[in-house]
Amino acid sequence: AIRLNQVGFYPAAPKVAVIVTETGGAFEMKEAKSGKTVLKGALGDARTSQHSGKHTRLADFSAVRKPGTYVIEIAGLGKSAAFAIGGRVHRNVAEAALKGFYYQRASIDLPEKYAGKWARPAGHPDEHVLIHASAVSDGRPENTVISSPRGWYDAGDYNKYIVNSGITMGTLLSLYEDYPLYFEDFNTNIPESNNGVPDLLDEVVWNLRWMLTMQDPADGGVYHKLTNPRFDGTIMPDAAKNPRYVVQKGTAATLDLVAVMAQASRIFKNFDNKFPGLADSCATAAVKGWQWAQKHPEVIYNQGAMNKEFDPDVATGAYGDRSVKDEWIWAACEMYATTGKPEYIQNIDLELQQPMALPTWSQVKTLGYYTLLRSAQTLKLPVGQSEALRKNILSYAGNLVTDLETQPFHTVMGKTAQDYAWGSSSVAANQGIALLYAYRLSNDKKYLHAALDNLDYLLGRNATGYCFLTGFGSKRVMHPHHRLSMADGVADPVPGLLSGGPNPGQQDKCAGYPNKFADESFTDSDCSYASNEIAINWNAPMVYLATALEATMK
Ligand code: 9MR
Repeated sequence: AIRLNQVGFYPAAPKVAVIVTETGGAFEMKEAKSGKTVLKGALGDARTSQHSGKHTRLADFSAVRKPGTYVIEIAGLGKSAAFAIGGRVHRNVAEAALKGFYYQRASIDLPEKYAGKWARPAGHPDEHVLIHASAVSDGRPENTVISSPRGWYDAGDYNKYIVNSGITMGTLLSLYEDYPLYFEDFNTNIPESNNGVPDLLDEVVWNLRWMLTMQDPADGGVYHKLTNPRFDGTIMPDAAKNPRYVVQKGTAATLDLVAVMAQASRIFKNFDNKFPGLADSCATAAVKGWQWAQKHPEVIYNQGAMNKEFDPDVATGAYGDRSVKDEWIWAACEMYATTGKPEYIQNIDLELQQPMALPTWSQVKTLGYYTLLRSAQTLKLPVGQSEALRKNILSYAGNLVTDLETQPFHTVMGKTAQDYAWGSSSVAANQGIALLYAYRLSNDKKYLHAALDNLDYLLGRNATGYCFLTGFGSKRVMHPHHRLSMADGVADPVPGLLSGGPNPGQQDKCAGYPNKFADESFTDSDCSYASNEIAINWNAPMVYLATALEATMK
């Protein structure tokens, strides 16, 4: 019944536990070891979950600032697991979530030195990938063999999808651009650690080099994905031998790649001595992709239609985005920020008068806004435009924090039913990021604290009671839908991966969901790909949120 961030709290920050209870009462906070009481308090007024109708009350222990290990105790309800108060209390969370990407690497051995008990041989070398019938071009007829190694596995499956890589990379690169200094002593113990490049960027390069191979050199178009026709079984990567294809080029994939390459080229320009030529290759890829997209402004990837026309059938993740307006906005903003040429955004409606949209794989325009704001000074953005961007983000964040005081878990996450979509954990994390932008734009701490509330949500203060990051918490996710974790024979799942979280769609029809309530529609079962899978586009905002809060709270 006692729900709280199971990792810990910053000394100076607000600190609450949420008690799921029908009755009021008192709580005590005690030192975990000595049992000495450090605080006694009354539970707050009842709040109601709009999803389940259940009641909750807050135990506010913000007054305790002394670093240490504590428990919360409530007569009749028992006591919480021990949690910490301390500086840098989420440092391990931030590092682990970034390290999660290393474990997702395709085409490379993960030796014990870096991977510990999750060591494994390389899988999916992807050096003999076939051009699918849907993707032929002048220079590359059907079944041409291309090489497209590296990259990260998307999720619990072993395919590599450009659209989802796009938002993932954009989020990680933005984290670097927003907090460059923070990464100086960040060490995730990957093979490239200590090479003079921040680990975050080393990790990003693994996927960046793969993405570069997904562009058809003949015309600049980008293949939607590199995939098996069918998902691999529950096997380790090195046992997977099915043929791999690149399929149909599309506008969403191409513009997502343009955005990532443009952003990467401006970042890696400063690391030219470490990665000779990489920034240039990225810049060239971005321009070629942009030109392709201008000729093909709206080629939509429609897997159903494609399967009717071409063999073999492809049944893996579709990432079938039906609108590419937002991809145009994002790519245009990144091209503008990198080149300084306003013509990139001149003919694009940035939609700044519309409400901001939280980033998802199919809605990426806000990544462009974040970049414009970050680059406002260098670009000498017209005052009207910066003001419109600022207003757009601040009014979104302002709406988010309205009524926070009555929310059952004291989080903006879950305020609307739509928050509990497939991958709801990434909604919480992306809201946190938006709130952090609002905080930096306004210096208003209510946004910073609401961002922290969403981290608390992800680490345990939620209706399920689970800490959603593998390897952390007292109530842990142990059985994610993740082929690596399921097939490796190791009891603990691969650490640092964010479980998708509650999803009332329950599309997997797994046994084990406790009920149909949106905020509780979660089951820690490996059959639950709809609530308990992991995915790179969910991990990236987790890395951002945890790292940015570490950088801010210190
Ligand atoms: O994250 C995706 C979610 O928004 C969609 O509703 C869902 C169904 O199409 O697919 C999710 O993405 C999955 C992808 O298609 C394949 N790899 C695993 C992804 C996470 O479940």
